[in-house]
Amino acid sequence: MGRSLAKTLIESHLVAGKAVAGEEIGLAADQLLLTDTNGIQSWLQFEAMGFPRVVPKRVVSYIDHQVFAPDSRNSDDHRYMQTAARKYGAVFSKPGNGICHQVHMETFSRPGEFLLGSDSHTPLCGAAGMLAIGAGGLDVAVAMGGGPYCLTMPAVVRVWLTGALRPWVTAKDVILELLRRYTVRGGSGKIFEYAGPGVQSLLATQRMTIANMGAELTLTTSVFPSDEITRSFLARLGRADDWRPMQADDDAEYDDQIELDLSSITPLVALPGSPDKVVPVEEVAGTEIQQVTVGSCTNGSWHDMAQVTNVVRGRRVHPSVSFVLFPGSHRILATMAREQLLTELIAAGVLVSEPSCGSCAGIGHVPAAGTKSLRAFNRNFSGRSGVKDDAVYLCSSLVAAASALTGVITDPRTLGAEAPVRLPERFAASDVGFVQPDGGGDVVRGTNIKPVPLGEPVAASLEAPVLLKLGDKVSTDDISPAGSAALMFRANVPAISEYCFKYVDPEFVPRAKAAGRSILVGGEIYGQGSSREVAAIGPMFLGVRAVIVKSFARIHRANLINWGVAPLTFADPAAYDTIERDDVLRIDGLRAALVAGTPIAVTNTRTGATFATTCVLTPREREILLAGGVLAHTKGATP
Ligand code: MIC
Ligand code: SF4
Repeated sequence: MGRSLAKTLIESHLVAGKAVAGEEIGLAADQLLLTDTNGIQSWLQFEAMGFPRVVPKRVVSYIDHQVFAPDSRNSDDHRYMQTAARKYGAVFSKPGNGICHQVHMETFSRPGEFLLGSDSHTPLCGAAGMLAIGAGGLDVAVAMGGGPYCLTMPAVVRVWLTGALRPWVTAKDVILELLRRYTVRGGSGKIFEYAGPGVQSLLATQRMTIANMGAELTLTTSVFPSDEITRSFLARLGRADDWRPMQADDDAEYDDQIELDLSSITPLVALPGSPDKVVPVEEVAGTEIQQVTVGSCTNGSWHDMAQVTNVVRGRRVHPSVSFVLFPGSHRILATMAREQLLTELIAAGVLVSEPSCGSCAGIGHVPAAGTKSLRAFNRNFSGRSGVKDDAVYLCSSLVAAASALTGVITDPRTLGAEAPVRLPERFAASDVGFVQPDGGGDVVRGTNIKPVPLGEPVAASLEAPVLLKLGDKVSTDDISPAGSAALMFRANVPAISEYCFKYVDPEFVPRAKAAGRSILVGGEIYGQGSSREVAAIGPMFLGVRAVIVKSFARIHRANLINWGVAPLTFADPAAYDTIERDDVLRIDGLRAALVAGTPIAVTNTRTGATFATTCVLTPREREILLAGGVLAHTKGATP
């Protein structure tokens, strides 16, 4: 039997284990991508582990989230990252050069290679026939030092595309349709491999949107073949030589298969709260909105910028709407200037911001309290826009632009004929935003840079209160909120820990401090969303020693293990209903059960009842968890 493309990519980077679904594998990365959020921790951890130089052939350190630097402490972080990149051998991407995923695709993507990134949307480069996976900061730090990236071999699902998108329907609607069908849990432990005649109808920019937002399905990654469309995209970037064909064998075997007829999709909108609350645009058409934004790593491509320009050309943004556009990269902005798009956008009253993540993670353009914001972005978890109880709708760039003109959510099909989008023959050249490393200089640590904490070895037994009983789909935005006030402290764990569960329970931090050691209880897919490592480090720093849930999201579970917090799963989900907040749970023999790999009995001291939990660990994970995490393990802190 032949191999899927995903399996071919995995096997060509395999350094440990067997590529059989469910088994732990180790992969050697060709390329690494770091951001100025999780990536700062990666650099600090890389230094704490004492590595002299980055090992993979291409490591790029981006400043893309905190570009506005509203506080000198952001600039402190930038200076630290720039001086560390220079000294340890990474390319530095300056603020304004663009969003890591977009820039990486344009500049460094190479079909057949493996990219590991400190950000959950790293799979965007899967659009170019690469294996591209997002991970927490520590996993990336280990890979920087030359270690393998370890994960459970996912199941490979073939997504067979037929037909072609109809007018006014976009790649964003394709991924929203998949979210509507499969929800934010649907991709857990899976890779989506796109194939079939419909793939030929999608330009590289459209494939980027789909591969990128597969993160919201909780997929490990998404992959498209590298074909003539990929070659043509790289040629437009002046990189035809980096192209090579990559595709599945004709008789490839898959763990599962699904089908999607592109011509059956219509414009869609995700309602506030979760990217999978998807409805046809008609259902919300007429809803008044005060803000419209287009950009992020999902909708910041040339394609999106051109779609918006086509809609607003010769028209005016509605007086009651603030319409902000974030081009995904410096190269796109330069091309927009050359091709006159900027002139048309500015004339229409669009606020064109600098290439960056922009307001996607609550940094700037925070909506007014009680108003509705329509965003061609990827996430709308509650509070992520920077204000509690926000109402953020997600949509395509076309729905966004049409609505910006009317002031209400608008079905773009009411606008008449759609103007086609063509990619430029040649994108503008763009290398002014990169600084190559020369191995020189000293690493500058400003006052905002604090040493990384160490986890503590798992104790023999644990008796601690349940500080929070959470529901299903808790995101990392719930655990460690986005927003500029918190994101400023990504290099300062004591300070950022103060923001833990801020919107869920403002009293969480003092309660955690008073408790000393504590436990969290949650439902399905706990820790979905970002690869935000502080969502594990923060609670660990505040004394959380175990998290008991119905199921975990992949990256967050890995982050908990990497920081010595026991990720326990209810053997019978019904036990969840027997627990109340502030119950004190006793786990006798926790450490011994983890060592033996046996079920872990938990006694609720309020009811006297005992229930079983499991913690299925690979030998590597077991060693790391018991030691108190990767850093404690590296420092030989095992008692
Ligand atoms: C996000 O979109 O939430 C972020 C900010 O890009 C995160 C990374 C982080 O929190 O460091 C992500 O997606 O992984
Ligand atoms: Fe940046 Fe938003 Fe993409 Fe995260 S999801 S990398 S904040 S653009």
